[in-house]
Amino acid sequence: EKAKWPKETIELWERLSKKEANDVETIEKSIVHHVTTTLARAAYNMDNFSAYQAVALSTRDRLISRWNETQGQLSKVDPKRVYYLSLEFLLGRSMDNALLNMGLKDKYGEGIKRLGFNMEDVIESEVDAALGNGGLGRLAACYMDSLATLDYPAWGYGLRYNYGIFQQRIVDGYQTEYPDYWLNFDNPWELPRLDISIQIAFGGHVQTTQDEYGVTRHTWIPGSSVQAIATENCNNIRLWRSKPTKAFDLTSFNEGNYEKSVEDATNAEKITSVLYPNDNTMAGKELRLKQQYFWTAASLHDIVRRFKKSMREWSDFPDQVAIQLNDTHPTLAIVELQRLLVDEELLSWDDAWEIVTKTFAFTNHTVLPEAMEKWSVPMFEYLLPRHLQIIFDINLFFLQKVEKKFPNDRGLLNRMSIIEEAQPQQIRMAHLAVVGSHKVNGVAALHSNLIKTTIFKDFVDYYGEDKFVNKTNGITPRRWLHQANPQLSALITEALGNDKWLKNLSLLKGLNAKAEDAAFRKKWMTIKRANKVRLAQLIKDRCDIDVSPDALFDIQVKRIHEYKRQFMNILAVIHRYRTIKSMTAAQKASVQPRVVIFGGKAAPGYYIAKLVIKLINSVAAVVNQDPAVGDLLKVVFVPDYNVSVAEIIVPASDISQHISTAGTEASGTSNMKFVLNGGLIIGTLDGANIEILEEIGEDNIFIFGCMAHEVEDLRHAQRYRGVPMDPALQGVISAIERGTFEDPKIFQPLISTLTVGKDFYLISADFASYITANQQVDAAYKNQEEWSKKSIRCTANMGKFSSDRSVKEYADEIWNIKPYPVEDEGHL
Ligand code: GLS
Repeated sequence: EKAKWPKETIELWERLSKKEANDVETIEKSIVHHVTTTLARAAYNMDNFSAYQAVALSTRDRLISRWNETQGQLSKVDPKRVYYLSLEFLLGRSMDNALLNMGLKDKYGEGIKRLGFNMEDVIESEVDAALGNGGLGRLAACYMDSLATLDYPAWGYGLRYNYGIFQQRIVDGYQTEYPDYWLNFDNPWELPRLDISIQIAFGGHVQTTQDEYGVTRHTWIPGSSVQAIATENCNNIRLWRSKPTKAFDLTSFNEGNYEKSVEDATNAEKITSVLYPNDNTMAGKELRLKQQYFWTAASLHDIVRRFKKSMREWSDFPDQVAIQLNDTHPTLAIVELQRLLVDEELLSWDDAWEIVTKTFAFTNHTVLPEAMEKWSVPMFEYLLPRHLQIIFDINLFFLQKVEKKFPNDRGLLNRMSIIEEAQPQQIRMAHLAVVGSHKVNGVAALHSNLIKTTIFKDFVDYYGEDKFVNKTNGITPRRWLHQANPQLSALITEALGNDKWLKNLSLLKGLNAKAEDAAFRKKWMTIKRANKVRLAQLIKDRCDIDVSPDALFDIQVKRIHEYKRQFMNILAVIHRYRTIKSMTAAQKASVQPRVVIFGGKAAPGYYIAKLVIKLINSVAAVVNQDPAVGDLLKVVFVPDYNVSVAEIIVPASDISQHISTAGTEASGTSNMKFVLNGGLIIGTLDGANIEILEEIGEDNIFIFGCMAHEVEDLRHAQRYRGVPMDPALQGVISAIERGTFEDPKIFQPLISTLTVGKDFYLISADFASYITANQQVDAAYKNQEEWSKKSIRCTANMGKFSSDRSVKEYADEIWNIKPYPVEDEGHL
């Protein structure tokens, strides 16, 4: 097209699309421009939020022009791309991060100050994009950051929920949930792509015919459809939202049935209305299945459309496209691609299946049985009749091959089948994901080994070891150190002589030598204290509790789940409380003061987890008011834990707790965030704790509790040999039962999990060693010089846990893609 233009027109375009300069005055102009035009406001009726909107829009302009350039260059090369399918992207705020990544935070800060605002207040006005539950969704966000930083050609695909994870408020000690309508004031970080709209079909039936060559063809005749509309985000994430195919049904409308006519419209919009608030559990709801199909079908359609532009052969598809399945949620993409290739592109089953299995790879994020996705066959058939047939065929061909390799083993076939023979039959999504992928990975070394010996053991026997690999999780140091802990970041840059560590985290090793430098240690600890002061202020604002920044800050923030054992933590806090109460004044003088901080959401339907929150708040209410304890112990539950709260909490820890029953936490990623910020951790030999221990050394971490391979025997012993409860724990339970913290009846169901429930998570078995480990923490903290050395060594040896390392491993070993650096755009 461009070639047809006269020279002057081309020159005009080129001149006018030159990027704006980055001096403070140009920045100010662009902010004011957005205030007066896009927002239609005047200086005298502006508040922090409108200042935020204007700065965000101005920042976005710059992001978009860089992004356009990248896309333009990429589309010429048309390299193999990776598509990261994730039902959750827990992005948090964008502005601070975007400004830092463009190297413009200082200039914007100066500009906004001259315009009468304070950058920190403006940043605080942004609401979190909370389209995720916890670690799994935040991992997807960190991976998108690394993919962009490392210049990999990548797209993320997800859903644009109207309501993200609920807001948590604490009322009378109980969690209550409120809707998170995050789009209330428009989202400046997304661009609606109204031109990209795809019809997604549901229901109906399958028509079977013979074509002219006598080949049987299946055609899906859908019963209804909705539209998928794309929104794009400057991180290369495309999120789909559902819209009615037609606004309302004209026939019903003309018959005078207005309600019926809009009913379909609201049903269509429901699909992307809300994020399911479950972490590590399966919600077997029809709407959830609809979400999964809607999203995978729209995404695949988009991927195929982009592939088709290049006019290549179908057999080239796996050389152009890698699709990563983030957990089993997007597994239907496997079936949808097979359907497109066989039913619509008329490839043979085998050719199609070869393409499919070369394209997909699957990440498993948990071994917990309650999280394994299964869909009832009748419900599935009603929504997706053709897909069900395809799943049955995939299963048939697969089991035939298994039978050939291991003849006459019915038990094996039953165990490996994609269909579980229950009433009604169930589709096992994890089996489908394994069968349809060329690589399956776990998210930490222990977890990747565990999946090979437990849930996927038969599949390892059948496929061999090579298909099952490990990709230890990582976190982005740009957000989790540079942005969240700016002072520490600056000190590190000063100590190392440059900021290259931000993109090559192993360079932090250079800090090891600094641990011996007393002046450096002092600076390091001064920053830690400033971060604790910042958190103490947040605690004052949100909980109205005064805590001393000189106390040891002990933090456990993560989703509330029995396997994560917040219950064990609060039980140990009660033990500490009782111990202090029994002391003489002289003994109390040597107690290390501690502030125990909790945060995290419980799934709204998870009764026991919600009781744990109640217990924490009841204990806090008693302990914090007890003059016999004073500042020696404070207990805090920070409400509504989310990414932006984590950015305040993580840099402020002295110690944090990662204490899941061994073998239950696939990886954990907050453990990495805390240690990267110089916080020590107390933890079990579980998930990534083990690899953190290997990197930072046993002197810099507090490990306790049983090991994964001991769990089964311990459970068995408890159940059948009646092992008595740990005496210290027994004392704690008795105190609760005597009514030390509110009416004990409230907590009876919780206590029953230890007694009647036979303590599945082994709190009693680990309790003594947990108490000891906590005492070791107190003792170590007393020696602040030694503690500061440990803190520095923690940060220094965390290079491995950059998400850059993880993403590069995926790229090299699973996706087979290469980075395409785009020429310098002149911004940085
Ligand atoms: C999770 C695991 O529970 C975490 O251990 C893991 O770090 C995370 C990312 O791999 O995935 N699985 C899950 O369902 N929610 C998670 O956070």
